[in-house]
Amino acid sequence: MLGDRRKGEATRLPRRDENLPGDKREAEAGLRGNLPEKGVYLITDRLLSHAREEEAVKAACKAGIRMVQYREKELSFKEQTSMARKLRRICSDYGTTFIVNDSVEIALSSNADGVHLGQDDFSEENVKKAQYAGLILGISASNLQEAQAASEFADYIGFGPVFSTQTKKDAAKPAGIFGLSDVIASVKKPIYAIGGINEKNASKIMQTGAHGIAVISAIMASNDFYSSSKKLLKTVEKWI
Ligand code: TZP
Ligand code: MG
Repeated sequence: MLGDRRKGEATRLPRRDENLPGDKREAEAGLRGNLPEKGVYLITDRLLSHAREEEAVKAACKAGIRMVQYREKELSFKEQTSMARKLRRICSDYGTTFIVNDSVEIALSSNADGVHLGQDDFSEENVKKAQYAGLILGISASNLQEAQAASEFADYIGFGPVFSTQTKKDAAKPAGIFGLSDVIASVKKPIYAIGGINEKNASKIMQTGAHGIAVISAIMASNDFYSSSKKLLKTVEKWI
């Protein structure tokens, strides 16, 4: 899918809002960002960051994080769109790939590079909409079966929880390093490991051949977004 996106061929993608912040030049050319090389993927959390998501995303981008996902489970569509546009602008300033969780509509109206779908939103309709718009498509999986099914459509898979986590209350049982290794051995798509990942266990994850680590609390709940991002990047960079 990523490879099928024909850069420069279409002058305009469907339903792109002209008046959006973000990289206007790219928007006009109908281009979206790409999935970055191996690394750290930051996922936002309003509550854990005490509503400091913009500050957190800016610090993470400044530290060198190359992919950010806006994840919001409670606010209205309008409020989410507004925050997504702000985060899009920050990511564009740093050339960071920007993904929206759950909603193709919010991804499109904020000019995001991609959308991330969980098992609940991984429908044929959403996959088609994402593909039609040329969005990077990420899909969550918590076991090998889900990862195999997702790999047919996904540009990357978010696999987890690998370790136990307090951040997602309805998370499946942790798959552990062996569960992650099985998925990496049999699913030929970039895998971002997620769930309970921090500076201490990030190396173990990267040893499996994962494309990267996706983290929420390790950055969003820290009291220094920049230094927690830097520490994670430093660990992960040893495996790149
Ligand atoms: N999906 C599986 S685990 C998880 C999500 C969204 C939460 C990860 O959060 P943390 O704080 O990095 O453990
Ligand atoms: Mg979802």
